[in-house]
Amino acid sequence: MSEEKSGPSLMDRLLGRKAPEDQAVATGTDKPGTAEPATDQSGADVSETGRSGTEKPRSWLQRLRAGLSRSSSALGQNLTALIRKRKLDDETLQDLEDILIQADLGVETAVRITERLAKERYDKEIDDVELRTVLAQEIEAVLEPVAKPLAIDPAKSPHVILVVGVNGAGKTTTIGKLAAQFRREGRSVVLGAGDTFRAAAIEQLKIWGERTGATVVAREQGSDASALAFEALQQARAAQADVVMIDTAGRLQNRTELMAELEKIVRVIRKQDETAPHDVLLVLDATTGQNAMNQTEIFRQVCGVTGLAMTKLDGTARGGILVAIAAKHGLPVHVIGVGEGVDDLHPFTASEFARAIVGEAIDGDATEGGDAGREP
Ligand SMILES: Nc1nc2c(ncn2[C@@H]2O[C@H](COP(=O)(O)OP(=O)(O)OP(=O)(O)O)[C@@H](O)[C@H]2O)c(=O)[nH]1
Ligand SMILES: [Mg+2]
Repeated sequence: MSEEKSGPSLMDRLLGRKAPEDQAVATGTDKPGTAEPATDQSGADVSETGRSGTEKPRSWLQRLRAGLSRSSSALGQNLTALIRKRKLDDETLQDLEDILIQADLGVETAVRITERLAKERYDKEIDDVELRTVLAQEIEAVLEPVAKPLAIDPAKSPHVILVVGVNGAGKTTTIGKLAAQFRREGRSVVLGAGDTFRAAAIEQLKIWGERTGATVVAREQGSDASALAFEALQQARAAQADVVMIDTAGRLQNRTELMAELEKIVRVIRKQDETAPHDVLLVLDATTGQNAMNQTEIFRQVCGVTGLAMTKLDGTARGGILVAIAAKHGLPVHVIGVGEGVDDLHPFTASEFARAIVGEAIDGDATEGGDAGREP
């Protein structure tokens, strides 16, 4: 598949934007704590990126595979070097375990893979393809139980989704993409602009509302986030909306006072519907690497995360961490983001992800089948 990096598109240059890959890195949580994300926050503008100008459209699988290259190429090169001359003895198995851990897959999965190989292939030669096949199978086995769609319960009126995560993870964009998806399914959607810190954040959500036909409930900048969440739910109930998604301000998991605010949002939502929020979606930026594990742990403790979305898998991603998180937490992984556009959100599938990580050729890779019917 093509790995070519075209520069910024004409549209990007006209608007003074960076190439998508640079953006993904620039907005990653490598430099967390910034109250203001570094890039353009307009949902409408960024939808053009990766779809216009000189850039060749790629299938979402191609984007995923290219994006996972940081995990998979480190893994691939190391595996090739490891296997070239040696039999699968104790030392080689130990080296393999180290390589898998370095690729962010986590100790548990690394041990699982080496144990299987020790059992089946000890002291035998194994070639690259066989090894990758075993890896892909084992990674898929870890991911399969967590690959679950974000199911809207029609009995809830509305189904409440609280969206949380660190600064710049992709919360608002994911809400916009999900709103588009739900609207295509014929559902009525209310968006609560619970990121009340920045005027730009409220504007960004309003733009997504306009684009998707979702109603946005917003208050002025600086108002109380939990009061906003309460009001959004109240309006959604009055309008008998199918879904309400509540955006929140990005917060670092180690900022206790901000995390306490999330607890309060949940408490206030429950005053109207004690079964809500029905989903607490934690958005993780794939370029973050190991820190995503820590984010999952703390957000889970504070606000009862029920599922994950992983964004920026089209960038120079380190999605291997998702395998470690799946093994440790068993939380459903609902969707993955493979671009900034409205249709760049896809259901998470274990086999595709596993094969992309080990760099194995994916049958029908060039097909756009996964994108079919997803345009708004
Ligand atoms: N390449 C790529 N970029 C993405 C993806 N998802 C989001 N982004 C971009 O990441 C940047 C941050 O996204 P937001 O949705 O504003 O993130 P956020 O979590 O709401 O940020 P805060 O509200 O500031 O905490 C924007 O430039 C998005 O366009 C993705 O899947 N791929
Ligand atoms: Mg936001």
